[in-house]
Amino acid sequence: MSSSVYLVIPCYQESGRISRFLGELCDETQKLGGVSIRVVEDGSGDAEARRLRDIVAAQQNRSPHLLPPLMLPENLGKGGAVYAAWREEKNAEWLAFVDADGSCSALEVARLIRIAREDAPRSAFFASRIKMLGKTVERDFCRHLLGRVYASLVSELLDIPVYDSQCGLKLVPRLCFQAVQARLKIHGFAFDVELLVALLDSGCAVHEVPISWHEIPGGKVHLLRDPVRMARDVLKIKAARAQGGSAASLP
Ligand SMILES: Nc1nc2c(ncn2[C@@H]2O[C@H](COP(=O)(O)OP(=O)(O)OP(=O)(O)O)[C@@H](O)[C@H]2O)c(=O)[nH]1
Ligand SMILES: [Mg+2]
Repeated sequence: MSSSVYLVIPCYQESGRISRFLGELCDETQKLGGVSIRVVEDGSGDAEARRLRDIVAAQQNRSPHLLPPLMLPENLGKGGAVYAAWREEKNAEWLAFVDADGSCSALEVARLIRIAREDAPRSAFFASRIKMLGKTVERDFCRHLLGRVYASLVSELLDIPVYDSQCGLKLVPRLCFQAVQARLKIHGFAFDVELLVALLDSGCAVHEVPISWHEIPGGKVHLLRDPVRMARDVLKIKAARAQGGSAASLP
């Protein structure tokens, strides 16, 4: 019997991009079995929320493992949306999220789930955009460059040998998340860095798995504003950690 996965898709104004990916993701995960999917609408406004609700309702007719969407009244940020859904799940062995745009394909999501399931749910699995033989990583040069600078900053400042903390596909054992969730304060785009630090400090191993990745136009990370905020968040994480950051230990 495969371990169960609760897969969240955080959405901020994604009705234009999610349809095709949601259909493919539902089909691939239905083949796997044991996966439930929750779309989280993160306070994008009434008209956008209606459009997303309609897209999910139409897909639910074909995909019983697609749960009703979680509709957040206010924008919490990507991390806030992921955590809002993860916190309500009390059964699945794995908590996961994937970006709504399909830059990590449904096939890659299914592959990462299969890899994680070979393990008992004790380690986390983070997808990683490593340009290497056998993988295709297609990304705008500026975004790639900024991503590499940010990843190097994270790695140096926090002394963690991570290659890509920001890839939008991750699986975490539910019990490991619950052990650290009280420590998690960052809800913006740097939330995955804080999650990584909290998991490692609590003794949960984190494996990076190279995936193929194709940039989808319409990304909302602002190339000037967001990296500055994200760098500030890394400094906050470092400071909290230096003050003891109360690393919870694993159950
Ligand atoms: N919940 C929530 N999700 C957000 C917010 N902003 C972005 N996202 C989600 O975060 C995911 C990634 O956002 P993108 O806009 O694809 O980011 P990007 O600019 O393409 O950055 P990369 O994909 O890393 O190159 C998507 O699923 C978005 O809907 C937000 O304020 N709240
Ligand atoms: Mg994207």
